[in-house]
Amino acid sequence: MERHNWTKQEILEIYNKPLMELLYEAASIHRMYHDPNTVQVSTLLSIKTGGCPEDCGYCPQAARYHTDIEGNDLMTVQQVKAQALRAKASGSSRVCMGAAWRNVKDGPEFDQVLEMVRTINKLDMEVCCTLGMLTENQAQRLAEAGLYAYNHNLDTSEDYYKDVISTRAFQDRLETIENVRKSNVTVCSGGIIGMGEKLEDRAGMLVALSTLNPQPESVPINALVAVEGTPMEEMEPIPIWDMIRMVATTRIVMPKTQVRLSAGRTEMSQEGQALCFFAGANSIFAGDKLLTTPNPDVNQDMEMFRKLGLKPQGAFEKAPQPATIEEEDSKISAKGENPRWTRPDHKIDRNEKARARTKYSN
Ligand code: SAM
Ligand code: DTB
Ligand code: SF4
Repeated sequence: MERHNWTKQEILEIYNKPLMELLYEAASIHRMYHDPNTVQVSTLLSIKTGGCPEDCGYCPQAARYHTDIEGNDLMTVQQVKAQALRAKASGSSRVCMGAAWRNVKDGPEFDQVLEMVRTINKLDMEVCCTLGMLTENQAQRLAEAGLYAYNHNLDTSEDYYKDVISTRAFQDRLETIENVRKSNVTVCSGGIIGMGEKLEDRAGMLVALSTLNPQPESVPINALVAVEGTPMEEMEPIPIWDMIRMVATTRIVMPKTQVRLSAGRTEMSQEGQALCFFAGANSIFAGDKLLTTPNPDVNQDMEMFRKLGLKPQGAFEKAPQPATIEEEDSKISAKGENPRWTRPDHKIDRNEKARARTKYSN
């Protein structure tokens, strides 16, 4: 069950638990709602790169910063189709198209994006867009074109937001999310850690996300990619432990959501990523480029999946929901056996599962 009344204090207490306890709780909750061996794989496609009028302090695509990315006009539908087919062939079930726009403007470019959505949809892949701020009517039009998800990150806490971006407000982000929610497109919203924020800001961001009702269907957790030329170019990389704690805490407060281990994986060892999957991450961006910055090579990721026994989730495939304790017990009883002794995970897990359920659902 989702809880929509998490407080910053409660979330900080979870984040700061002894690591083994935090991992155990997060992994137990993860198993109640998701198959722990399945990971959703998305491919990012920057359909319009650079030249953005906003001043997001982390972003290499803001026109005002002097980064050496190559800007591009909006891609053609054919180019997008070719890239989507490539992504599908390499095991992705979702394509996420990003545009360096402040907001969507009605007109020929938006019509072209709608056509891209229809085209990818016909390839039997989930389509996601991240195009900046959106009106209710635009969300509706994207929904009619077959959009599966819309990504719009809160990025950080409401308090720290003003230190990161001045050209739009936290409230604007919430409004766009609300507009998406009014359509039948699923909500993808998360943020970035490693931008100089306090632990309170990480918790504050999770309060803002988890108190949305319903909670976002997916939550990307990015580690800042410090790009030369941006105001954040000199930020120190975060320790892997922060990522693990953030993923675990996100999993605990948003049990049903798909938690995406997003930007920053090139800096993480496979062992570090494995702990993130154990802590409840069940989605990644694959492909050697995010929007403008590097990401691990697909073959390297598939090799990691093989080593960890993970399998990519199919498009439109909901991760199987594990049976409840009562359902499992009644199946065992139907065979004339005693669930108390037959259930394989009985000794270790039974009471823990029950305790976790009481604690985290209301
Ligand atoms: N322009 C649209 C917007 O801002 O909503 C969509 C594209 S924007 C690049 C999507 C998200 O990418 C941002 O909200 C931010 O969370 C993430 N992002 C951008 N630059 C990043 C960086 N250097 N490191 C980590 N995440 C980053
Ligand atoms: C998200 O949370 N992370 C992705 C996606 N949503 C759009 C973007 C990461 C961008 C990292 C910097 C870059 O490559 O430009
Ligand atoms: Fe523009 Fe989005 Fe980058 Fe902000 S994050 S500068 S809105 S592309």
